[in-house]
Amino acid sequence: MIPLHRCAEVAKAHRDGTPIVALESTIITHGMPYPQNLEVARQVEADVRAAGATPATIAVINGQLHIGLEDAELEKLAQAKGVAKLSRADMAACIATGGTGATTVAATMIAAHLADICVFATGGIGGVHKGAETSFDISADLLELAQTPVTVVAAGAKAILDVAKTLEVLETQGVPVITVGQDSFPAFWSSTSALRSPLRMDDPAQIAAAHVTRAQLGLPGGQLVANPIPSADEIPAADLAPIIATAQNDANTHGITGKAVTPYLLQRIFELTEGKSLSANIALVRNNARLASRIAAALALKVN
Ligand code: PSU
Ligand code: MN
Repeated sequence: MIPLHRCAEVAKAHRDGTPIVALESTIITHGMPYPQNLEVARQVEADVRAAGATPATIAVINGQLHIGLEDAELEKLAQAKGVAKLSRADMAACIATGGTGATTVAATMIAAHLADICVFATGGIGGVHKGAETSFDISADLLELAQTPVTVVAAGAKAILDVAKTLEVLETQGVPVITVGQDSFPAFWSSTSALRSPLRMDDPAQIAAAHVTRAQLGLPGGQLVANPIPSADEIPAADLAPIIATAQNDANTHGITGKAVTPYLLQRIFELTEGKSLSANIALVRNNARLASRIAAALALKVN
């Protein structure tokens, strides 16, 4: 196996068998502007610690796979320009050539699993893009959930995606989609959508038990936990719909394709909402970090 570079805090938690929560880095480099990205990355790590778990932000730096970043490394990554966005397809090439890159949900799951981390918190996962029937743009995150045994906590799927098709692909791939505290599948910036969640669990211990049971059944893959944004922080879906349509149009006009699509849409929506999308995004990531910590704590009780 390739060497893992655990920071001191994560190395200790790994030795002691205490709960660890993985965090991705693409949200830092491609999902939010500087300096808010750095503030949020630090805040989310603090939220995980306050909830009694250890944060492990994952990234590739100079060809080394880092499981947990020192603060100086986090700061450098948050300020860096032109950092590679690494998914399953690019991670090995980046490591082999001594490169630096931020990990998406898919790549973070791969790294977390190598590092014995079962729970991972993020904002939103990639999914099936609108118009995928012609563009074929389906995020590698969905296929990763089908094969790598990590429980991923997200706030549902963004309305930049075709959420109904995203749920269909997850079902086809055998990925459990578990919404917490409500029957409706959450829509990232809004707590509810018109779609019903395939599964519902209200207790982190049940989610931990389902994770363990999947492994006992010999089923590969992880689970998607959909955690609704707190209602005080949500943006009504109707307010966002025209903004998303404009962002989508702009992406088409500028010929944005492939891995550039998601970062472009996120940046455009940030501009068009004058930063409101970002405040909601921050609130939901923090909320996800807290829930992931509780699931990790419940899992540590079962495993140790
Ligand atoms: N959705 C968000 N914020 C993000 C991303 C998705 O709300 O930062 C990032 C995540 O890293 C996710 C990646 O794994 O985008 C998906 O990219 P793509 O659609 O190219 O697979
Ligand atoms: Mn894509």
